[in-house]
Amino acid sequence: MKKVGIIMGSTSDLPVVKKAAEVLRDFGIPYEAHIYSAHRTPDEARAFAVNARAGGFGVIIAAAGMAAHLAGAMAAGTTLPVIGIPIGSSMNGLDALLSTVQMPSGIPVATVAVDGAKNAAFLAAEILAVTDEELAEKLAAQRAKNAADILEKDKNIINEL
Ligand code: RP5
Repeated sequence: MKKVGIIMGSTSDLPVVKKAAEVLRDFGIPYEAHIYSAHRTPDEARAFAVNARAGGFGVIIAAAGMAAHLAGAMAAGTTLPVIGIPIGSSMNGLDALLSTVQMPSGIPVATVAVDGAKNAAFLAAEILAVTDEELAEKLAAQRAKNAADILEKDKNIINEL
């Protein structure tokens, strides 16, 4: 299976990013993680993006806050799908959300919600599942379990009110 690259701008992003790694582990998806900043280590960030496809990656998840240019910088260096996680480290994450999502035509970043690390991982899994039937089945089973859990809670909700 192709790997997922998880790139974060700073160690201060770790508490959010860990949730993405957790989901990938649950699905048995291999991943590699790095701290590369679009501003503090631009050469390393660029080199990762440019070499990612040849290095066996299928998707890149990039998390950054504030002037969050990391996902865009990744997207500029590769035609692999890039998923951006805007980190809510200032302005409730609105600064990072806009910096991540407002990409020019031709260089897309699939942007999830502020601190939406779990959905970044689910989306990465869905992208890999396009060509991986076993992973697609795991995703379907996870959705069925979600639904069953909610319906179980529904039976008892009246007792909580
Ligand atoms: C961004 O700036 C990082 O992704 C982080 O979310 C934010 C603050 O970084 P630190 O100053 O905490 O390292 O580049």
